[in-house]
Amino acid sequence: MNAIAEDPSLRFPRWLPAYVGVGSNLDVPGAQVTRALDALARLPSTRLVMRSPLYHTPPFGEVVQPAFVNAVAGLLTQLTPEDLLEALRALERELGRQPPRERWGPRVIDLDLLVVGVEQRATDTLKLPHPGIAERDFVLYPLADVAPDLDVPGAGRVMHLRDRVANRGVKKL
Ligand code: PH2
Ligand code: MG
Ligand code: MG
Repeated sequence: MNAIAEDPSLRFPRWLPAYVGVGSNLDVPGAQVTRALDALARLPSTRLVMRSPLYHTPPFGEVVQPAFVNAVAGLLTQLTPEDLLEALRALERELGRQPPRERWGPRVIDLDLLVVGVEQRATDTLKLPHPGIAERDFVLYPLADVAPDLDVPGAGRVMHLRDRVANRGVKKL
């Protein structure tokens, strides 16, 4: 018996919508984010469907650091969430990310898996949806540009989440 011939899900792997948060606050952040969005378009078994505008965003959290540029990419992918996460980590390294000196500190590029389909999981390596989406203006503004109607599993519709979050000075570039 030939499993690939008989199981349509193996011949035609399903396409899942996935949303990736992109951020940088070092080495000309706008150029880093643009470069990362271009690189996401080249991921295997994946199509880049939507790229949000770039945003200037004040640093979120306690660390004193330069302002960020943030954006969101909307993908369709045949990769599993684990393989997509691994591909994003590899891309961060390729784009020059160094091992972090400080938790939540400055970085040349950050690629965060935000939402994959209706997946909800919380393992040590992968949390879906990304925890904290609902509190983060730097995620919700660009995400609302590409997917206002998206229902973030367990959190609610993106446009409502964006309307509820305090905007600390997030500005479209
Ligand atoms: N990322 C962080 C910490 N703080 N602030 C902004 N504005 N944008 C980010 O992408 C960001 C942050 C940790 O990943
Ligand atoms: Mg991050
Ligand atoms: Mg990250």
